[in-house]
Amino acid sequence: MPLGASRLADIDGNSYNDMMYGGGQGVTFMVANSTGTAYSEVSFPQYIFSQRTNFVDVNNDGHLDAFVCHDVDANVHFINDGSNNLTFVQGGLGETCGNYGSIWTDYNNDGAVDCFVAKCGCDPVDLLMRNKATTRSPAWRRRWSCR
Ligand SMILES: [Ca+2]
Ligand SMILES: [Ca+2]
Ligand SMILES: [Ca+2]
Repeated sequence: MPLGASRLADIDGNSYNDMMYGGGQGVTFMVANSTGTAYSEVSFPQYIFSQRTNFVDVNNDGHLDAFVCHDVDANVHFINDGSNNLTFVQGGLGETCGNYGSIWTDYNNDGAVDCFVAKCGCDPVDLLMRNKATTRSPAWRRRWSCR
């Protein structure tokens, strides 16, 4: 699988970086063991045409999650339950294809990280998803267009 969209972060909090890499067919996580001397592969069977990946706490629960821009379908994220389990979720953070780049940052300085997705191709209207931290669920709103 090509390493077109790879990221490093300590997703399980054991002080050793873990890796996520996305390619044209799916997403794989390589999770470091407790001594940082070996990795376990966690590959998901779902088809994902990955254009960009981010490690970010999507649901504001204190556990780092993963987000993937999907080229040909709704975006995907993986929710971390804090016990070394990742759950595949599709939708809720961009419902259409054409997702090419993403950045997560608190653009409006309210303490909750927000998401911007740059889009082109089949649905070239960029997305700004404002995180409503009080409800612990991101809500999205279309703001910009690259047409
Ligand atoms: Ca780790
Ligand atoms: Ca989380
Ligand atoms: Ca914010």
